[in-house]
Amino acid sequence: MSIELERIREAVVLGNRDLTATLVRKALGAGLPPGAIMSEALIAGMDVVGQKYSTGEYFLPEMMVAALAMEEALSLLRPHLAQGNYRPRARAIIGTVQADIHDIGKNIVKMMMEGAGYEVVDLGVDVSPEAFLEAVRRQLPRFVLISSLITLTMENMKKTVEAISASDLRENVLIGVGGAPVTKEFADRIGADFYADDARGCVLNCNRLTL
Ligand code: B12
Repeated sequence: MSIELERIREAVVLGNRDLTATLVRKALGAGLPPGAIMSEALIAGMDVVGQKYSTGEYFLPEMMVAALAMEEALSLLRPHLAQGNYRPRARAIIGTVQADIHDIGKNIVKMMMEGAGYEVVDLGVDVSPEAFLEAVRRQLPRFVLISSLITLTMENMKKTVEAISASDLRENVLIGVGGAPVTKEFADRIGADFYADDARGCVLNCNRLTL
């Protein structure tokens, strides 16, 4: 990893928002690829934060400041990832499941999807199965993308798939699920159409399914 990316990763781990933003601006100015900044510095930094939280070295406040640094960096990367030539390939709706407020991964998936030419309607976080279903009815998307970061809230992912499957709208949509604790095996078990372990995988699945 280049020294620039390593510094950004460390700034995220320390939750130093100003330093993270300054370093990301510098890296973009120096022509580093936004995708590398995202995966090798920012996402890698959040992984370290997660490990530190798991081992008891970090607590909630440290996790929160790291998330804020990450969000600031994402706002700088956004215009570089979403290109302007826009005739949407298809529409997607995206949201984090009910009782879960983690949205960094969801926001990255949204950005990468937009960068790949999809129109994405963001339902936000803590989205109930009923709200997902209502959005399917109103927005008539091709893809429904559901994110869950907490093992317990994966149950709400299942309920969301069930709610859509019990409606007359199931055959119109393809449901993709993801988030750190989600697996392909879980996705198959709840009847989702695809699973990906990162944002690029989500885009590749959507591309494959819109062919
Ligand atoms: C940052 C963070 C927070 C921030 C969230 C800020 C925000 N705006 O999102 C704050 C501090 C608020 C927070 C709160 C909590 N957190 Co938290 N948090 C994290 C942390 C450190 C990083 C998560 C993250 O952003 N990762 C980076 C992103 C880029 O990764 P990602 O979300 O997995 O997304 C990628 C892929 O999974 C995929 N993807 C994601 N969504 C989707 C959707 C689709 C359709 C597809 C295809 C792909 C896909 O693509 C993304 C990009 O590549 C994780 C630890 C970890 N390493 O996961 C803990 C973690 C998720 N949190 C955890 C917990 C327990 C909590 C709390 C309950 C703590 C508490 N006691 O209050 C609360 C949650 C309250 C609630 N009701 O939601 C646990 C969950 C344990 C579990 N498995 O059940 C973790 C794993 C920490 C731990 N090691 O214990 N948290």
